[in-house]
Amino acid sequence: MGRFLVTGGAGFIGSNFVRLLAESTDHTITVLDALTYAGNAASLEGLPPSRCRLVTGSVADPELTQELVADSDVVVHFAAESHNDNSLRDPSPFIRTNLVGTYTLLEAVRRHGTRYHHISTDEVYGDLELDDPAKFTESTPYNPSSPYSATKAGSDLLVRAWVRSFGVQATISNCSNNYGPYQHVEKFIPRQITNVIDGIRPKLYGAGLNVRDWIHVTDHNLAVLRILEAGQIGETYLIGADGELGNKRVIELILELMGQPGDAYDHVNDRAGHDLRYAIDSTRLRTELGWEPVYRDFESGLAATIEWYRANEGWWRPMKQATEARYAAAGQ
Ligand code: NAD
Ligand code: TDX
Repeated sequence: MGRFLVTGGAGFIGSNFVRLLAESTDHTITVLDALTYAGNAASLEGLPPSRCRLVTGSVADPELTQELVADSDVVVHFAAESHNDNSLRDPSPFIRTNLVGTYTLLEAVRRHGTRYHHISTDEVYGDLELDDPAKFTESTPYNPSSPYSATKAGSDLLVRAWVRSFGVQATISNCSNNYGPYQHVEKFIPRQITNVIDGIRPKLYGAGLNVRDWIHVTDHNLAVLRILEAGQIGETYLIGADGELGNKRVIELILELMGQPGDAYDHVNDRAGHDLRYAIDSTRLRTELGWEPVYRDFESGLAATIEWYRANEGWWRPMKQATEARYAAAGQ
């Protein structure tokens, strides 16, 4: 290890990863980020300039990725178009970044023999019924629902093929829904927190029975570091912290923690093809790699996240109005 290339390091999970890496190791870190609407250089402020730099560019640029990978020991690939609702409006950037971008990086790590970790999602497995006792495991068949999750599934399969066909030194992780600081206000939890701050009622899609398996972003990133230390090449690890909760309950909790009546929200148009439930069985990660979540209490993690958005209005304010305008156009 030593020289890290972190793609998508100006996004939500990537910037938290860079911060964790800078604080807990002496590695040098190059962030490759296209600074799309979701990327924000401000999320990397305060990092030591002697060890951390930001290169603005696309993972789908073959020359740039070859050049940066040639100077790296490890590549951690977070960069993606990440929002399901956007993928329903226009799938094209999802194809370019998630599929062509991953292909482009894989060709670069293949050429240079570089260790590669691929960040993916539990959404590749489709969804579960509310009363299904089963959870997703590493052997659950792929069955993605949205253009977003289909491109993430495709990118995972490219990684597996590059491991088998070309001997690329890769691992894959599929994580459940993350929450915490620096998450874009288009996503469920920050959207509702910033709505309440702005005096707007939270917006629940459909009946709100959908269940997500919440994990704090730091627990996700600690698991990624553990996989880089001890994961087996060619293997997949599911990351989850037993955090299943219905969307309706999450909105009620946000309202209560922010001093509002628990029913002060609106039902809005449902998402097309809306996955009902995700649930992760992370036994493999826990037993083989000894990872355990640190943030076990969702309510206190949520309270700290609310405080972060209250204290960092300057970070999210510039994105809020345009985000809400996009939702309003879709009746959401
Ligand atoms: P995000 O949208 O906050 O950040 C994505 C980052 O990638 C942004 O900084 C953006 O500018 C950058 N980017 C987009 N296209 C790029 C390109 N062509 N080249 C270089 N950079 C580009 O997303 P996130 O929530 O931080 O997700 C990061 C990764 O984790 C994604 O791969 C996502 O699929 C995965 N994931 C997310 C979650 C979650 O709950 N958010 C859960 C599991 C997995
Ligand atoms: O305003 C809203 N109201 C609402 O009810 C929004 C934005 C969302 N929702 C619902 C839809 C989902 O059931 O909340 C749930 C969470 O929505 P998102 O934050 O959009 O997350 P999700 O679609 O579950 O996907 C997330 O987790 C898996 C990330 O965005 C993905 O990048 C990751 O792969």
